[in-house]
This record gives sequence, structure tokens and C-alpha cells, in this order.
Amino acid sequence: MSKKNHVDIISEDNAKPFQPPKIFKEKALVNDEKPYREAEKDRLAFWAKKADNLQWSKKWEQVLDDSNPPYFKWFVNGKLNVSANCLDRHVENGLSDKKAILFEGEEGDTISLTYAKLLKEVNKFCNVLSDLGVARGDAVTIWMPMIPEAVVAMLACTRIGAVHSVVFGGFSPDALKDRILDSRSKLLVTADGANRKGKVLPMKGMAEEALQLCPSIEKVVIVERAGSDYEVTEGRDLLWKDLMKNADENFSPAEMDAEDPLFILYSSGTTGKPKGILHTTAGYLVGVNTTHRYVFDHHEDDIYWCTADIGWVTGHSYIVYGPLSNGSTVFIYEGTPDYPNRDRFWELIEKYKITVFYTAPTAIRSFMRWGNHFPAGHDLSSLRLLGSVGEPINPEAWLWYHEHIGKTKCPIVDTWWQTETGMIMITPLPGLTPLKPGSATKAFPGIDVDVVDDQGYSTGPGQRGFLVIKTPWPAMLRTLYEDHERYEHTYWKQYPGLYFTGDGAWKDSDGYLWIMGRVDDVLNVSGHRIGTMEVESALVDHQSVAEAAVIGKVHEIKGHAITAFVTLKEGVDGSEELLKELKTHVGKKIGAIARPEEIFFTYELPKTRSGKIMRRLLRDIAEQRDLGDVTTLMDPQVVKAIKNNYSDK
Ligand code: 7RM
Repeated sequence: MSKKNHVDIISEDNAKPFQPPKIFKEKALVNDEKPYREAEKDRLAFWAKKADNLQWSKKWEQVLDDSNPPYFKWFVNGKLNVSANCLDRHVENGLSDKKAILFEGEEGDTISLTYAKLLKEVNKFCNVLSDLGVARGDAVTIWMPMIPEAVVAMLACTRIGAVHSVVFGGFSPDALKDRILDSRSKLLVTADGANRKGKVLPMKGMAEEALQLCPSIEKVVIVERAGSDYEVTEGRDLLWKDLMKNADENFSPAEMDAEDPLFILYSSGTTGKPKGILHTTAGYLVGVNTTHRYVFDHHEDDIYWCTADIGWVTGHSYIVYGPLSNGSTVFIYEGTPDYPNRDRFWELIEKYKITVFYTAPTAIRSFMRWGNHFPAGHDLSSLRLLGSVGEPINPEAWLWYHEHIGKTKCPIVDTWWQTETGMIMITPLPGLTPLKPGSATKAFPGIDVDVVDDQGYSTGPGQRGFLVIKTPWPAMLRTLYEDHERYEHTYWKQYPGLYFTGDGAWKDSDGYLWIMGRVDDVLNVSGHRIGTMEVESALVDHQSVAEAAVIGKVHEIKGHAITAFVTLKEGVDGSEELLKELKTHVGKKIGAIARPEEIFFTYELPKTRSGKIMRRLLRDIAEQRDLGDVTTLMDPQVVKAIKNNYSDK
């Protein structure tokens, strides 16, 4: 690889890493290198041992069948049921009265469900589903707000052996329609409406738009949550509360094969059609159970809060299956962090004495922007561990999170993974790994990741390349639903024998991994490769900047010209002087080569509903192309505003 690909313009952070606090380390599940050593010695034996933490009705015969790549089987011929692992065995082990779910609604209403009660609810819903004709192998679409019934519905599917497809509640009816059609679901579970910042989103009314075009749906089950009016189609639409009233509280879990499909989760790819990512039963559960336990250092008395929506993989793996299979107490909040006030999350952490808090960098940057007085007004001393997921976290946001939320006593686990990986893949272990802000650190024990150049050769320290996974892992996707060709093409064709993540990364001289974001976010400016993230990080480092998105605008000579969209902190005005100052600032932080050609101030950045900045749209704006489909955007108005602002220049 040529010299120009060397990370000569990123100054490797030489500041001393943050060591795990002594008292954290003493009580941590992992505080020495043993799991890494064990897994290095024999990766499959490591996973086999982790599989023993689950309850099997029949033990598997082979850990991994890799005879037909890229189609892999884990825990071959093992039999188990996911809901039995998340519920029954805890009840049998004396945890009946332990809280499984603590829920708070937007308006402050609360629900708490013990493991015994959750099991009963799940059993009742299994009987409901079964009476409605849902059987093993059938697909069920779940389109719901963040309420406990969503978890009940998911677990009931797994108990029957039905395959759930949870669609994020904020998606449009059109997106819902595509996903129902693709999965050919027989049944939809939804709600009358969702509470959203004091207003009601009429979900059932919106679902109706989709249902008109979805002939496969035979029944619709409606949870009455928000008191929203809706039309009823006799014979098809049924109320959750009516169905549950007399349902039997017993239902024996179906004995599922290790490789039976567990769920489909749609994820956007590079084309317009979403990819139906398929996960199966045993490997997925072993993966999320193990990572939840070690990464979040699961302790019996934890009150664990992952702020993701259940409609994303983070919600599946680290609200539902990981924590519940470990018998944890999971807190679920219905609403957003800024309603009724911008301290809502901190109020909840104080009230529920949350111990482990897992959120996304985009949220952290909003908190920073809103101001320190919001968290400062609450007692956050129950927190012992923080997590981050979804994007690279810029060191500035990391340090803020560490100081203002963790009060410098909580390790931060920056966890890299994907819908496809099912489980956390790159992460610190909080009682062991010294932390470098901005680095997701190292592969989890039993996971083989590497950074390779465009020929597929492992890169040296400081050399940029592509993040790949070298050997199969238990929670890996098995295929794309009914599209094996796209599965092979998207993940396995780039580098034969390696799983291609689509992310750029580099290793530092300590072997720490630094994720640079999607490779399509890597710019080439006059022959230098520059991650949009690096420039964004430099911008956000400036005291006036709240958030920044950087794109490469096609440039005749340089290849890419760096264009930045910047949101300023509350109360700061975007002047010409500031514009110049920011360019100089980036020049100082990274080098002249990274100095943005153009900077635009905007009141918000366009983001997907899961909070990822949509750089593609910004590129289209900068290159004055038509903006295609913007329905997956959190706030389509933002794009209009940026576009108008852009053409004023
Ligand atoms: C869990 C999730 C996956 C993509 C992935 C990355 C980015 C996620 C991190 C991260 C840097 C992280 N699933 N990503 N976590 N980048 N550091 N800790 O987000 O399928 O929705 O997205 O997200 O680009 O490929 S996902």
C-alpha cells in the first residue's frame, strides 16, 4: 500500500488511556485476560462453553458447520426455545418476583412486570396467536410504540416458533407495506396510536394505508395505547385487551432447532430495497447472551437502560434477548429525551436508579448542545457503566459523556457492531480494557476482526483499510431473506473468505481499532484518504459547534472537495468570521489538506430515524441532484431548509 494511505494526518492520540476505576475492576465479571486467552487457544471451545449458559432441550452435536460457506450453521442439531431461556428458566431458578421490565410512559404512567408476570403475559399472547392461526414458521409483523406489549409480542413469537419482523414505529406506512409484503406476514400487531412529544401519532390509521395493499395479512391485533380514533374492519381487526382477557396462562414453548429462523429485521442497503436480515435461534442467543453479560458486566441488581427503539437491532439484542436471557431488569421508556423537558433522561436515571446506560453518539451530542445544567440538576450517582453504539463517537463527545454523565467514575463501552452481526463485535471489557476516547478498542473474545487493504492483506499500524471479519461468529446473519445472491454479493464477494463490513478502520500501535465510518464516507482529497469522521471530529472540537456532517463533493481536480454542514451551539450565530475560524480550526487539527472548502450553517442535520446522519442526502444537495426517497428521514423538513439555504449561496 502506498505511503499516501498511511494515517500520517491523524495524530494518534497519545494521551494516557483511561484505566478501569479500581472499585469497578474489583467487582467486574472480567478483570483479567482469561477470556481472550481461552478464545485464542480454541475459539470454538470458547463458544461451546458459552452455549452451556443456555438451557437446551437437546444438546447440540457440533459447534460450527462451515462446510458450505458463506452459509454457516452453529450448534448443529441443538434444540431450545428462546422465550424459555428468557423467562421460564429464571422463574424456575427463583427469580419469579424479580422485575423483568420497568416501564415509564411519556406522561409518567408506569408499568412493572416481574419475570413470572411477563411469562404469563407471553403465554397468554401465545394462545391468542395460536387461536388466530399463527403457527411455527409463520411471519408476524410488529409495528408498535415502545411499550411492554411490543416485548410480549416478540417473545410470544419466539415461543410459538413464529418469525417476527419488527418494523420501527417511526417508519412510514409505505415502508411498513414493503416490509409486510416482503415477509408475507399473516398477522400485524400494532397500536391505536403512539404518544410523541405530547401529541398522538395515529398508528392504526397509518397502518391502514399499508394494509390496503397487503393481502397476506389476515388479522390485525391492536393495543389501545394512546386513545386515538381509528376505523375497525370487522373480522380482521381485534383488540389486544379483548383477546388477552380470557386467554390461558399456560403455553408450552415449541422445541426449536438451533438453525430455525428467529427473526427478520429490515435494514437499508445501498439500493432502494431494504435488506431482510435473517437471524436464527441458537447462535444468535448465545452471542447476545454472552456479550450482554460481559460487555455490560451484568450484575444481579442492575437496572439496565438501553435507549434504542425496539425496531432496531440494538433494541432486539440489548433490550430484549441479551438482558432478558441474563435475567436482568430492563428499563423501557416510551418517549424522547427532550419532552417535556431536556432533562427527561436524567430525571429517569435518578428516579429508577439506572446503573447501566447505553445510548448513541448522536444523542450524546444533542445533550452536549443543550447544556451541562440539564444533567447537573439530577443525581446520577447510581450509574456505574455507560455505553455507546451506532456511529463512531468523537473524542469530544466521549469526554463529555465521561465527565458530565459518568462523573469520571464510569467506564464507557464503545461497542461496534451491525444489524448483520447480531451481537457486539468490537468493544472494551469495562473491568479490564484501558479506554482511548474514540476507539471501540478490540474484538470481543472469540471474534476475529482485521483491517485489510484493497488486496485483502492485513494492514500495519496506522494504515487505513477496510474492516473485515475473518471467521464465522455465532450471531451472524445467515442470509438475506429470500435473496441469497444479494447476501453473497454484499458481504462475501469483496474479499473471498472474509466478511466485508462496509466500514473503514485502522489499527494503532497498541492494536486498538479506530472505526472511520462507512467506506462510502471516506474521501479522497488530492490523493489523500480522509474520513468524513475525522473532519467532523475536528469541527465538533470547536467550542461553537454542536454537530457537523462532512461530505466529499465531487471535484474535478482534487477528486473530492470537503464540504461541511454545521449546527451551532444554542445561542451562537453563524457569521463569516466564524466560518473562517472553523476552516482554520480544522486546518490546525488535521492539516491543510483537510480544510473544508465550503461550510454551511444549518439548524439541524438530516438523520435517519435511528440517528445516523444521512450524508448521501447532503451530497445530493451539494451536487445539486434530485433528492430521491427521503421517507426514512427523522424530519424531512430539515432537508428542505438545508436545500434552500444552500441555493441562497
Ligand atoms: C448496532 C448498529 C451498523 C453501522 C456500522 C458502523 C456504525 C455502529 C459503531 C459504529 C463506529 C461504533 N447497527 N457503527 N456502532 N461505528 N463505532 N461503536 O448500529 O446496522 O444500524 O449500523 O453503524 O458504520 O457498520 S446498524
